[in-house]
Amino acid sequence: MSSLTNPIKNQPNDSVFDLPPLSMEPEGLANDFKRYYAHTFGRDRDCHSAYYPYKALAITLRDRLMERWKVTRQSYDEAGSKRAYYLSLEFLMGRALSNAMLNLEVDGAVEKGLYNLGLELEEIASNEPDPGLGNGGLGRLAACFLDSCASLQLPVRGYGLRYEYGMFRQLVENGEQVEEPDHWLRDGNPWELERPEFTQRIQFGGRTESYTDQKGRTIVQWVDSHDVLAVPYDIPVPGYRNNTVNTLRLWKAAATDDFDLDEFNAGSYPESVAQKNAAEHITMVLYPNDASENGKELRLRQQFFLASASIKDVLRDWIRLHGADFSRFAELNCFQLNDTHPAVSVAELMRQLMDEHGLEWGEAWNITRHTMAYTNHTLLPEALERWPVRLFRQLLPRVLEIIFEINARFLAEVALRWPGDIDRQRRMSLIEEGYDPQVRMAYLAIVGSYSVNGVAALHSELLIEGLFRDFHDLWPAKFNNKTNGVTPRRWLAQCNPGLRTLLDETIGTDWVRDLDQLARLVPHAEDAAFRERWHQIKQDNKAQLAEHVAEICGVNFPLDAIFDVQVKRIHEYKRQLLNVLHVIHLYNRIKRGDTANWAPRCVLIGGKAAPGYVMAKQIIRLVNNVARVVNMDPSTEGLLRVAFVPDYRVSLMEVIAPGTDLSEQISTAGKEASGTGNMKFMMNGAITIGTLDGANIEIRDQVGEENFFLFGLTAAGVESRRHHYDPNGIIAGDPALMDVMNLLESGHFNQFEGGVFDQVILSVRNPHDPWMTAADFRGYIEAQEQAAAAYRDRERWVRMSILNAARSGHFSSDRTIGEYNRDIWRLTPVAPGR
Ligand code: 26W
Repeated sequence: MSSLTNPIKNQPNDSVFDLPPLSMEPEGLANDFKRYYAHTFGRDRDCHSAYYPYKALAITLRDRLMERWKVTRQSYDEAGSKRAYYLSLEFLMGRALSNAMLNLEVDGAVEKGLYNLGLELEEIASNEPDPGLGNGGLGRLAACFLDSCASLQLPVRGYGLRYEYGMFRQLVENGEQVEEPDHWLRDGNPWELERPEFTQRIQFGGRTESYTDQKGRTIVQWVDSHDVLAVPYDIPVPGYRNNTVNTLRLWKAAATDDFDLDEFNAGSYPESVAQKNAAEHITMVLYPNDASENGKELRLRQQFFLASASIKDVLRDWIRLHGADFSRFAELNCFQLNDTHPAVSVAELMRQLMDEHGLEWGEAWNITRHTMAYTNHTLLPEALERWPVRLFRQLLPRVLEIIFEINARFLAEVALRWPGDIDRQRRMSLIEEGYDPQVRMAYLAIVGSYSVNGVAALHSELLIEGLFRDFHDLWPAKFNNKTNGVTPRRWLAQCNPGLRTLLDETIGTDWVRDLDQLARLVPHAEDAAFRERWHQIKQDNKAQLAEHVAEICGVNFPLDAIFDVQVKRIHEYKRQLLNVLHVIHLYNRIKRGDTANWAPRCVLIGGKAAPGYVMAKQIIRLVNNVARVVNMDPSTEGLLRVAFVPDYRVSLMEVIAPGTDLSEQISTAGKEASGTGNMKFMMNGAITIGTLDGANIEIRDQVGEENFFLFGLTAAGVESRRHHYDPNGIIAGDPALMDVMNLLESGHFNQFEGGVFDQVILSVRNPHDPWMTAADFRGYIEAQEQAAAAYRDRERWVRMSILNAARSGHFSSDRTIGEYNRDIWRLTPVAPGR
């Protein structure tokens, strides 16, 4: 291996680490900034790139994190207490700079120091690229969780992949989504620290060999494999003003030096370099599919690469601290699997414990089933991962043997519990038999874990009644719920400085750590002066959002209108289409002159479609075409505006959430596992219009039914309605819906593009429409009318807005992580010493 892993002969003594603490004052910060800008990056007054000020500032702050990072690591080692590892193929961290400043409590000092240099902080911060290493909710949840773990001083490390290309950038051309690669690392990433000394070697392919050793034990070896190196890059995760800095460790794939000596020696230099390329492809790109698995070999490689490297890293650390005795390993370690994407970890931990550390099956299995915990994030059948057995055999032959063995022992247990129930054995098998047998990853995760949770009360309930029913019958105690949450640091303190100031003045500053404190706002909802300030802040935030929309979409949003927003991945179950039907209905009313007591409305929709998801792409096109027709029609002036905001991402949500009045959470009941955007909006004083789905139910419970616009079928209602669903009857019986369909079907929104919306339109009329858009149309329109009426009564609306924020404490990810820790991880907080 490279010289980097050799012991250093000329080892510095400890005084090299003996550094005075860095200044947290404006002048000291500004001096460091100047030094990095001029000396490290060599910029002078001829440099007009806005990127270097950002980079100099990032390094100035990174230095301050570095000190605390080291102390945190040492404190965890010294405490010797239990640790948890959050394994996820996605971490949607968003920008790091403002978060670091807030958490280090230097936001004010930095702003002042830069101001003295004639620089504006906000402008500099806007040059940070948004690391988009995730698709949507699941990836952003992982980031909120890391923030809460650090803020609660829990020894938790995130493990993920360092994709060279993150989530694609979305452009809209002629109303259509166009994808552009996101080479976010092009200009370097000042927040990462390469750790080549912790490189791991990961095996792929080859075959297995077994022999019996002197003690009569069967030893299995995985041989002739094609190995790839995993090089870790560490990202600091600062806690909120507590000196804790945790780690997110992201693996990059690199070729081994001996990747193909044979070919090299045979003189096929180019071929052998091409092999090197193949190795490095593993972490080249994030798969942009949200909720639909597509069975690609490279994706399975990514999953195993993450699992194998992370487990090796944890075992290496264990041996460093405890030696090769694994008897206390399960007591002191826990892996949380973020959906089934890293579920191959169950078999890989078994493999490493047995084949690399000499444990027996029984010991290894005991460790595995007491250290793994699995979170499910979706009920949609198309999102459930299954991998062809043949792919496993080819790529991970030894891992497949272990999966077969786990399955054989598991099915024996099932047979013991339900003798003769062959059908149950077939249903519960980790292998789905058939022409092309498949490994069921969710079942592997359940069998190998001591905890299985859903992400909202309804979702966890539906899991045990449906998908995981047989497993719940077998092990009821394994199953639990952990309703999602979002971090109040990024999603309130950071993104809404206006509201932060008002909260600090009204209830003190503790709410940032303890979001339940927001409940102390409740009495202030009755104070007219307080309401006026609240309203003013919302209007300022709306002005900022409107400025962005004008700049990006060329659409003007008047500030007296309801800002009605739906931003999330585009998916049929999320029903952006229902939103569009409502917009067309409003347009019809305007054309009809039915505008008495009208509340002006600005509808904003944003989100990415998976590149291969044709229907989602058509929905984007429909939104854009409807927006064009509505906005161009002079009769809508002052009454209705519609915009599609391209490239929805974390940094955009930081502008959108504070400026939103009405939060659209309108999925078909039973389909949205939780939702987390709904929580961000609520925290920022938006009112939800939504179905009884996911966490909406708990949001409504917290805020009270009078402060929530509810509509639609229940999850049970959806299922029973399926058998006699007649959308054409519904359309015929509802003149408003009929008018909407007529306008759509007349080609009004695709004058020069005949037929482009046929599929979308037909889906509404389809008796087998799984999302039952027509069924909920009437209820939705009525709930929207209630929202409009409430908005026209300003005092009433502002009171509702305050109460929504006041009751959002439950949706802090600190509460969620507190529950994960209490029920699953059982870690002791560690405050960094010295
Ligand atoms: C294999 C392809 C694939 C990719 C991503 C399948 C499934 C996914 C995720 C499960 C999709 C996802 O992000 N799910 C969302 O997770 C959030 C966090 O728990 C929930 O709030 C959302 O309701 C859920 O859709």
